[in-house]
Amino acid sequence: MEVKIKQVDEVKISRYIIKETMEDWYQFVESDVVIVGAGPSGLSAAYYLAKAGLKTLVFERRLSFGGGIGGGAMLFHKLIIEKPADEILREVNIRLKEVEEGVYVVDSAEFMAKLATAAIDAGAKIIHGVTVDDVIFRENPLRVAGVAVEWTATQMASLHVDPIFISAKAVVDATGHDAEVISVAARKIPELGIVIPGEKSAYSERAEELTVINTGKVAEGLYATGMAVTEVKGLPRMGPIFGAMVLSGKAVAGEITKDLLKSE
Ligand code: 48H
Ligand code: FE2
Repeated sequence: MEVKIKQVDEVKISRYIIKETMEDWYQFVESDVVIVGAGPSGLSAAYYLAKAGLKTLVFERRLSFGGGIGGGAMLFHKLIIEKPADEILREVNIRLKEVEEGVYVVDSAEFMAKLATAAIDAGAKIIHGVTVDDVIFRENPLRVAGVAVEWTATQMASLHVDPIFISAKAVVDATGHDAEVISVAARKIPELGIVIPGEKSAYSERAEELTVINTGKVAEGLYATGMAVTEVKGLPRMGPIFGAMVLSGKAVAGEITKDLLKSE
């Protein structure tokens, strides 16, 4: 059997990769929106922000998508979605099984793969293996103006390496239960006046609505979505029902789009 495969040498392979990677970083060092975390809320936010035409960059600490989606419920590979979040999932071609009126079961692999695909196809740039460990701030007016980033691998090795910075008109904390970005801003910029009460125990029926309602701006330039909202606003958790996560992502995207259009 004859196989004709284009021959590419190691130098070319390396050069193309280095050049294209650096072009992305060079371009996105000044972004409209930086989303921290590629879980359900971050990916939904990225999808709607990119669709609205904003230059949207997602940093994800791990080398995978989906955050808590992949773990399903105690590693059972299904999650629950409820009305009206089903509309968001349908929009990105995720299949749902209705188990009672307005309640759906979704397959976790399909959920994370298709949500990430939708965000990327809409134009969001997702970079893996990067951890956001601080923010940039400015005074007059006091605001968050971007993030400091480091390779996750560098952090895991406990190496003393200074970060690089990415500026953004809006930074979205989509880091999940720990609300890492807002926590660091609260601690290091006390002038922002952010007090974090912490998440409460489970109360699924209430938690879903409360999370979506409380989604949004926590300081100028800094926004919360997903479980970061429950942490920052002292709301109950909901367990493996994910409607509020995607609705929260959509809500934060809507608020940021409005805020950025207003400031132009
Ligand atoms: C870069 C980071 C950093 C950082 C974290 O945990 P997630 O899935 O977050 P959400 O809020 O989109 O979804 C929450 C959901 O998964 C969940 O846990 C629910 C609904 N729980 C209910 C309950 O009762 O327990 O995703 C966060 C992502 C992850 O992929 C992290 O690796 C990433 O953010 N991340 N990336 N820099 N500093 N911190
Ligand atoms: Fe969780």
